[in-house]
Formats: sequence, C-alpha cells, structure tokens
Amino acid sequence: MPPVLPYPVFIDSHVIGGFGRGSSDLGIPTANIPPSDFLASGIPKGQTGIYFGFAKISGTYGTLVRHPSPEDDASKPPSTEIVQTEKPILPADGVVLPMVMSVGWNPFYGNSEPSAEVHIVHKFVDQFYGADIKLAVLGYIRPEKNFESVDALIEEIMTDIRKSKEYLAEDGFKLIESSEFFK
Ligand code: ADP
Ligand code: RBF
Ligand code: MG
Repeated sequence: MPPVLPYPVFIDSHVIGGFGRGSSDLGIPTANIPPSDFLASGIPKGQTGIYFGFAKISGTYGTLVRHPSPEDDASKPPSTEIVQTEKPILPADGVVLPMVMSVGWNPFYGNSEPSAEVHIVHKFVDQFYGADIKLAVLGYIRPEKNFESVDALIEEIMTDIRKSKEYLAEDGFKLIESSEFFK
C-alpha cells in the first residue's frame, strides 16, 4: 500500500525539551518538536492522535537544562534551555529510522498545552536535544485515548510501534526511506 494523500507529509524541525515523563514514567523516550512545526505541516488542523513514518536525526546536540519554579503548573512543560555541546550524534547520525508520533493533549496526563513528540524505533547511546529532526509522516494510526493505568498506555504504545514497523516494511512506504527529502 502506498501513502494516501495528504501523506507523505514532510516536517523539518528540531528537538526541544518536553515534560520529562517519556523516559522516566514510561521507559519510552520521545523527541519533542515545537507543535507549531506540526501545525504548519499540511496535516489537517486539529487532527490530534498517533501517526507513523520515518525520522532522521542529524547535526549537533546539547544538554537540556530544566528551570523548574514553584509556580509551575504540572499541565504545562517546564521552562528549559539547551546548552549546545557541538558533539556529532553517533552512531545513528543521518540514518533514516522508523518512528511513531503522538500529537495532542495526552488525555492520560491532562496537559493544558498540545505537544508533538516522536519515539524513534532505535536504541540511541545518548540524548540529542537541539538536534535537527526530519520527519516523513506517512499515515494515521489512531486518536489519543485515556487509559486505566500507565501499563495500559505502555502496552498501547508497543502496539503502535509494532504497527508502524509493519506498515513501513511495505514497498510503497519503504520507498520514502530513500527519498530526496532525507538526503
Ligand atoms: P522530554 O519530555 O524532554 O521529551 P523524554 O523522557 O521524552 O523527555 O526524553 C526525550 C529525549 O530522549 C529526546 O529528546 C532525545 O534526546 C532522547 N532519546 C533517546 N532515545 C530516543 C528515542 N529512541 N526516540 C526519541 N528520543 C530519544
Ligand atoms: N498519551 C495519551 O494520553 N494517550 C495516548 O493515547 C497516547 N498515545 C501515545 C502513542 C505513542 C506512540 C507515543 C509515543 C506517545 C503516546 N502518548 C499518549 C503520550 C505519552 O503520554 C507521552 O509520550 C508521555 O506523557 C511523555 O511525554
Ligand atoms: Mg518527550
């Protein structure tokens, strides 16, 4: 099956800090991007939910410094700063990898601001805040849901990852991996 319009949607963005829960609560890190880059991408506005596609990380990255304050509202991401270290990203720099992306308000956590976050199906040796991230969004998996427990959320994300890998192995999707966008 090839991607169906409006896909493929290409997004050229960079990695920012999020809520800091992906790795700590779920064991599933997600590289957050500015939600405005998702909104500007051509995907129908307001279409929150879970998407699949390919991602490529490149450039240099830094360390995320969080600036928590007593006035912080838990439903909004804390203030952060990326201190660049100018290190290349190894060993996945420039490699096109499968991804799943979650866009919206995370009903399980009740966020008051939308987020756009990408879990790349790859074991990275380091974090890569501030790096360039190129995304080819190739389809929609499901709307965001609420869950009874963290374990139920994790199980659903594992199913999303399995589906993404399955879809991307099909010829029509696989072609995008070698597209000009990722060169
Ligand atoms: P945050 O809330 O700041 O996004 P996370 O716990 O979600 O925190 O961790 C995300 C960071 O982990 C990403 O910004 C990225 O630098 C790093 N990371 C490591 N492995 C991955 C991966 N497989 N997919 C996405 N991000 C990853
Ligand atoms: N959060 C939800 O509240 N509901 C969801 O249905 C949901 N699905 C997700 C699917 C994927 C593939 C990923 C990567 C994340 C999803 N999340 C969902 C977001 C999750 O709550 C978030 O990654 C953590 O809160 C860390 O920011
Ligand atoms: Mg994240």
